Order: sequence, then C-alpha cells, then structure tokens
Amino acid sequence: MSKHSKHETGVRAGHPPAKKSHKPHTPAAAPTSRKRKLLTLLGLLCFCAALAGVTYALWPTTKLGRPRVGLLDPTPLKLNPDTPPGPAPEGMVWVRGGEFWMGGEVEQHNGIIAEDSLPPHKVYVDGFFMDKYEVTNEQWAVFAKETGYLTVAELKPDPNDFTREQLDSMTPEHKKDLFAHPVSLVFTPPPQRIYNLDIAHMEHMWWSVVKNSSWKQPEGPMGSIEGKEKRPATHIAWVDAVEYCKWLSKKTGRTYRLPTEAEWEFAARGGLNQKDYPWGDELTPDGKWMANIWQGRFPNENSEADGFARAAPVGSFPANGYGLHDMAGNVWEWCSDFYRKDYYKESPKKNPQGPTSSFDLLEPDAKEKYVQRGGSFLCADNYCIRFQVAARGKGEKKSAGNHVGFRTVCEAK
Ligand SMILES: [Ca+2]
Ligand SMILES: [Ca+2]
Repeated sequence: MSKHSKHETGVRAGHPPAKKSHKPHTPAAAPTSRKRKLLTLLGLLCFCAALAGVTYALWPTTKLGRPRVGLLDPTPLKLNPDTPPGPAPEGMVWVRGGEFWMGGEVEQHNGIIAEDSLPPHKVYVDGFFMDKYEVTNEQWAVFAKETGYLTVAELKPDPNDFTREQLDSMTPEHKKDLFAHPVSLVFTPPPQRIYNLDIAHMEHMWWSVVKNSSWKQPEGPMGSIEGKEKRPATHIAWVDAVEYCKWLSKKTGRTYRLPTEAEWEFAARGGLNQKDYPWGDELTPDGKWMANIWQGRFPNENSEADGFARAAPVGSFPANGYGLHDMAGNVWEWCSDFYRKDYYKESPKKNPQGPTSSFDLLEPDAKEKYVQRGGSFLCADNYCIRFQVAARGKGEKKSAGNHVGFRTVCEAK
C-alpha cells in the first residue's frame, strides 16, 4: 500500500519538469508556490502514514503481528450434514466434508511468507473416514509380516532414483559405499552451532545418511522399535504408504488410500475457519503445547518443552474438532497429490486431486514429488514452522526419513 501511495503522491504533486520550467511566474511567487506544494506533499504523506497505521491496526494479523495475506471470510462454513454412511472402520472417524477455505498465509522463518500456500481459495470435499492417528509401528508390522513387503529404506538404493546432479557430486568411492547397503535419512543435531539457516542446502548439516535405518530402526542400527509400538511408522516413502493402502483395501474389501491434500487440510482444520493451527490461532493456549514440535533454536537446541525430542506415541496430544490427533507435528504425512508450488492458482473447486505432474523449481531435476502435510517434531519457530495448518511440504516418492509417516482415509461406500 505504501508503495502505491508514494507513486500517487508523486504524480499529483508535480507536473513534468519540462513543462514546469516554461511556466511564467514571478520570482517572489516561486518560494510561496514551492512551500504550498511541500506542505501539500507533507500533508498527503501524513495522511497516508495515518491511514496505513489504522489499516495495520485493524487488519487481521498473524502470530508475528504482520497483516495476513488474503481477507478472512466471516461467512459460516457450509459443512455437509454430519451423518456417517455407516459405522467407522476400526481406528477411524467420519469427516463430514463440505466447503472450506484452503491455503492461506504461512509464515516461514524470518517472516518469509510461503508462496505455495497462496492464494486462500474455497474448496469443497466429500465426506470420508480418516485414521484418528498416524499409522503406527505396530500397524506397519502387521502389514510387513503378512506380505513380506520391504520399504524403500530397507532396500539398497537404486542409482536411477538419483538426479544427474546428485550422482555427479559423488566420488566413485562414495557411490560404491552408498549403493552397497540399505540407507535412510536420520536427523542428527550438528556438533557446530548453526547461526544462519538461510543458506541454500543447509539440510545436509543435520541429515545423516545412516545404513540400515528404517521403520524397524528409526534412529539407525543401534536402536529398535521395542517399546515404541505406538509411535508412528517412519522412514516410510510415498510408494510404501501406497502399498500399505492397497493391502488394507484387499484385506477389508473397502477402499483405503492416502488422503488428497484437500481432504487432509479439511480434516486438519477440524471444523474451524481460517485458523493457523488445528486448534485455533494461539500456538500454546493457556501455556499448553498442543502438538509435538521443536522448542528452542533449531537445529542445536531442543528444550523438549512438549515432552518429546523425537516422534511421540500417537495421540499424546489433544484431538482436533473431528477427533484427529497429531494433524500438526509429530511426523509429516503423505498425501496422494503431486506437488506443484502454483497449484492453488488453478485447482478445481470440488474435490481437487492435485496437478497432473509435479514440479519443484528448487529441484527441477527431481523425480516425482508428492505433497506432505502437518510438519514434524523437527519443525521449530525459527525454522520450517510448517506445523501451521495451511503449510505444505513435499518429498520425492522414494524419499524417507525418521520424520515422515502417513495416515489413511477410507472412502464412504
Ligand atoms: Ca517435541
Ligand atoms: Ca502428523
């Protein structure tokens, strides 16, 4: 607004200099005229500053106190009648569907606004059943035992899944070592203090490629999931999650699948309209942590104020309005949609399914990328901050780490 106002003031305050120089006027009149113009200009500037101040004060603001992008819509949401088509499958709740505002302003570190969550746009989704919790180690173990399925993280890496740039950056010894064992990514706090998180590709400072890390050994070969059965299954790639859904569908005769991104966000909002989090606009209402995220300066200091340094047992935090837990934080959750930054500018209003292909300008050579939602236990106020309900994440379909899992939806019959 201020930029526009300055431009308008400039146009009004003077005429083109060439014409001005030809205007006849007395020498005595010139200072008076200039003075009047200066006073007019000053008055206009004061008026604009006052208007900007009033607007800033009245405009809906986010938690960092800056004006939101996009107007809040006070119109009540048009939700579908809350009438499930039948009993909910085990571990699931009915999410009624209806209209909602999808996307919105998402603040990243240093006050940067995430463009891929804009613009806010009205979307309709049909009702569906959804897992109350992220799929757990216990549930994944049943699938693995019955089918013998091995996740991407449990297999040796395939060179075809790497970009040319990634392969070119490796030495022959590095390649030989990397492709000889199953590997996955494990968060490892760096020994040195990281002050600037704005440098590109900083992630390698805290992500370690760890041999034999998988859902069975989320922190690497020294750990196990014994006693962690109720924690979300992690190191799950998109292709792994899809196989789980296929197995569950075949086993039950119903249609289980990953949620679309629109279904996920509708569900995560829990019936609230355009709020920052699944529970409202305040991060810690009454001083209470509502999600498993990171407290302190990422990636060096985690005070664990919410009680967990890594993934927490599912349901350790309160459910949202639809009875869903951990829709913010704990582990990222895969959606069925391809990721594309600008999709919201053209997505259909009814049951959007995502774009027909993926593209990420930051990694143009990357293989197919899919949407992830909700953030994880690694999302902190000074970095990521993608535990906000409109925030989007992404990952290659065969990528995994100890902060990525999923939950399923089941279609109404
Ligand atoms: Ca935590
Ligand atoms: Ca989650």
